[in-house]
Amino acid sequence: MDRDIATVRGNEDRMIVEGAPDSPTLRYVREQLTAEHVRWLAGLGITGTVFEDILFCHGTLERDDEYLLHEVSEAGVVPRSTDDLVARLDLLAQPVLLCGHDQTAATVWLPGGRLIVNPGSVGLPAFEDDVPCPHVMQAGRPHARYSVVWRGGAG
Ligand SMILES: [Mn+2]
Repeated sequence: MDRDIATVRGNEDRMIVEGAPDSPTLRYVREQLTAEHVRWLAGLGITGTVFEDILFCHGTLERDDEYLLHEVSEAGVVPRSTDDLVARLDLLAQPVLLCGHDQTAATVWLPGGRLIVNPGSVGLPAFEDDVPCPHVMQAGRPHARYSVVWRGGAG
């Protein structure tokens, strides 16, 4: 908040703002937050941009509780197809998209040159979820993940 770092609202942030029923996680987080923190969370958008050409979201551009890079069904979790990603992102002006929510680090280059980066999770390397159906996501290692994205150039 103090540094005014570009930030988007995640699904857990929304649940805090909307007063979702307590879970052990939400109870712990709510105990750490002041009313000012909650007002700040309430003002966050579902997407944001930095440097004009980098778009970011928590889940997908439309939903904070959907994975962009994975599809979840009763059959399991599979990587979203390149065709599906291209169709979803075709009209975006920004060549770089950052996403999260599934907590698994990934870098995906789409035909045409668009880059999608999921930086992974600092503190949640594995979890179970019931949305849209019961499944497990695992980074495979307990270490904190983050990404550094920079522009290439001559020299
Ligand atoms: Mn999330």
